[in-house]
Formats: sequence, C-alpha cells, structure tokens
Amino acid sequence: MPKVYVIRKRTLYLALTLAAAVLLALAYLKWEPAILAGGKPAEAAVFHLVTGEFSSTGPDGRKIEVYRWDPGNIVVNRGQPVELRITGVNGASHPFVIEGLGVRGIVRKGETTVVRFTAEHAGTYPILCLTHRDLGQNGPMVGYITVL
Ligand SMILES: [Cu+2]
Repeated sequence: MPKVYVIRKRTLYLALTLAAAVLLALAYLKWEPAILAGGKPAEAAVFHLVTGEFSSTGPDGRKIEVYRWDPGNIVVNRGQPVELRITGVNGASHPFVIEGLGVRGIVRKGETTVVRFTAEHAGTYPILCLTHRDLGQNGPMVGYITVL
C-alpha cells in the first residue's frame, strides 16, 4: 500500500518562499564560495620591485659593486594576500628565496617575475638573492618584508 503524505498549503508556501530567498541570496552573491565562507575575499596587495645596482670606485681604485632589491623594505598585514612583481633591470639573474615564507623564484634581466604569498605570522622576512650573498659576491642583495 503506497504511503500518502499530506502537506498543508501554508507549509508549502513557506518552503517555496524560503527556497526563493536562498536562490536570490546566492544570485546576489554570484555563487562566490569565498564570499559565502567568510565575507568579501581579500584582494592581493601588489608591490612592484626592480633589481638595481650601486657601483663605485674605492680609495684603492678597485671597483665596488652591489646589487639591490628596490624598494628594499615592504610592509604588509598578516593574512593579507601579497603579490610581488619583480623586474630584472641590473644583473643577469637573481635566484632568490624569502626565508620563512617558503617562496622561491628567479628574476632575469628584462623579465618580470611574479610571486604570491600570504604570511600568517607577524615578523620580518628577508628576501635573499642566492647569487649575491655578500660583498665578495656583489651583495648582500637582501630586502625585508615586514608583516604586521
Ligand atoms: Cu642577485
């Protein structure tokens, strides 16, 4: 014997109204999962850097040369997605790491390298060129990312 369910008209109208409200809310939010999960998605803070070079002649006539990240200091907020766009101007190539953030990359002359990260902890994170580590290697080519 088949089961028969009886639904009151009022319950049916309430269910339809709720379904319509949910569909309208989803359409308003454009089905964006990040918005549903925790509010408006955070936009990446974009920073443009270049590789630069300081060059001079010492008192003994010897050439002094140091490569740099420019700007050398960047301040970001904890939990904020960050995008670095680093363009190679001086120096053939600069393989680098950002210590503590698990970021690696290489910047080549005439090209722009893009790296992204989100720092979860406050602190100062050095961006180190692995080719130009100290004065003997035309460095130190180091910059600092400060996370507040
Ligand atoms: Cu370098």
